Formats: sequence, C-alpha cells, structure tokens
Amino acid sequence: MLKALIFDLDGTMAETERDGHRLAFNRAFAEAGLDIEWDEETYSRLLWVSGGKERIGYFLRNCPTCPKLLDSQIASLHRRKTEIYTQMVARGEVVWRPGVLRLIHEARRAGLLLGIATTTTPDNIVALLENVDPSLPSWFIVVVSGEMVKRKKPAPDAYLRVLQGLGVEPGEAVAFEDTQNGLMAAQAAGIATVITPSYYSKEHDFSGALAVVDHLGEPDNPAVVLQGHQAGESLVVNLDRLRSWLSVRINNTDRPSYR
Ligand code: XBP
Repeated sequence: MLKALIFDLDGTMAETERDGHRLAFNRAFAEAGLDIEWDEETYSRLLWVSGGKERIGYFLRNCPTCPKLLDSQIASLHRRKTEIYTQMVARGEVVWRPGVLRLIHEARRAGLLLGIATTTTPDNIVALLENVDPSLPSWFIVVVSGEMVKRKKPAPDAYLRVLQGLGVEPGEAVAFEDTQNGLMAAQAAGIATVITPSYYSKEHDFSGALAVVDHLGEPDNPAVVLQGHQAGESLVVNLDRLRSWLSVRINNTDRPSYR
C-alpha cells in the first residue's frame, strides 16, 4: 500500500542546479576574488560530488592553479553562496518543474505522508518551499538535509532517516529523483523511484527505476515516459499511475549497490 511520497529537492522539484546553484557558486567565487568560473560542462561533472562544500573542496584539490583553502575558508565561501542562492530563489529565478506541486497537493488531499531527502543546505529547502507558499514547509513531515546525515547521496542515509521518521516501510513509499546518485541512494534504501531527469542529468544511467519520465506532467502538459512500463506514452504522474506502476513492478534485483 502506498503511504508516502519522498522527494529529492535539487533538480527534482525545481531546476535549481541550472537556474540557481551554478550561478551562485560562480558569484561567490567572484566576490571572494577567486579566478574560478564553473561553466556548464565543468558543473555537470562536479555534480557527481554531492554537497556544495564537498564540491568546492573536490574542485580545489584537483585544480593545480587554484589557491589551497582551509576547510573554514571553504565553509565561509559556501555560506555566502547559500545567501546568494536563497536570494535568487526569493526573487523567483528558480523554476519549479511541471507536476510537482500538483502531485504534492494530490498526495496531501489523499492523506499520504510527505518527506524530503536532499543533500542541500536547510536554508535552501525553506527558501524554495516558502517561495511557493509559506505553509508548504509544514506539509513535509520529515525533511532530511545533507547536514543531518553522515554520508550524503549516493549513500542511502537520507532516505533511511526519512523512512524512519515517517514510520513507513521502503515498500510503502515512492521516491522522486533526478540523478543517478539520487536513484542509487533511494534504491539502496529499498524505495521504488520515479526519475525526472533534470538539465544536467539527462545522460545518467537510470537502470532499475520504477519509471523515467521527462517531468511529472500537468493535464495540459503531459509527461512522456522515457523508460520503464508504458515507455513512449504521454501521461500525467498521479497517485493512480504510481499505484499501477508499483503493481506491475517486476521483482527488481538489479538494484545498484552503494559501498
Ligand atoms: C544536491 C546537491 C547540492 C546542491 C548544492 O544533491 O548536491 O549540493 O548542488 O547545495 P541532491 P549546497 O539533489 O542529490 O540532494 O551548496 O547547499 O550543498
């Protein structure tokens, strides 16, 4: 029985990486006087590193011409990046993806539990949700951010913690993700996962997903199923559709494993 929907935030709820994070990182670098600018190709590779602080640290370690920053300097650079990003969100510069709010409303009306499993900073979560509706954050019973878990995605930690907080079994939830790292995290927690690839993740491997759709769809803007049951069809991802996908789900044994 479907009892809960668990959403990733970045790339899944909104095109945050394309419209917000990359630009905010670059503005923070420029303000700090660093001669670093992440173009789209570079950022697309860096997205394999979950978490902004980790991403900056990884980049600097692999950049022979860049200054070596202390962890405390990276943390302060990242704090400024978060300020820049949340201001961009408040100005409405980060676009929500089709169908996400529709499905959240439907799930709430049906009494399903809602959770968020994300790697991003808590301020970013509140900024994005409140930009739609100040009461939206309270609709999510459990919100687990990157700072609350020991291991970020692709580790299952965030998803396991959301399941525990909601009090549901993995088989009673569906996760929504946009990246291979996210899929691995949700699947390693045993949760069937619907993928909506985002701007930077279209080429990722989504083997084993419950379905891959270009977005969740609106009645006047249906989604196209890219992979999985009903591939090629146009539809709207609603609760009935999720239940029907779950019911035909073939016993999936090719779950990517996280080590
Ligand atoms: C999201 C991330 C985040 C954002 C930046 O991953 O990796 O790091 O890119 O956010 P996921 P912060 O969607 O898998 O949760 O700079 O706040 O870390």
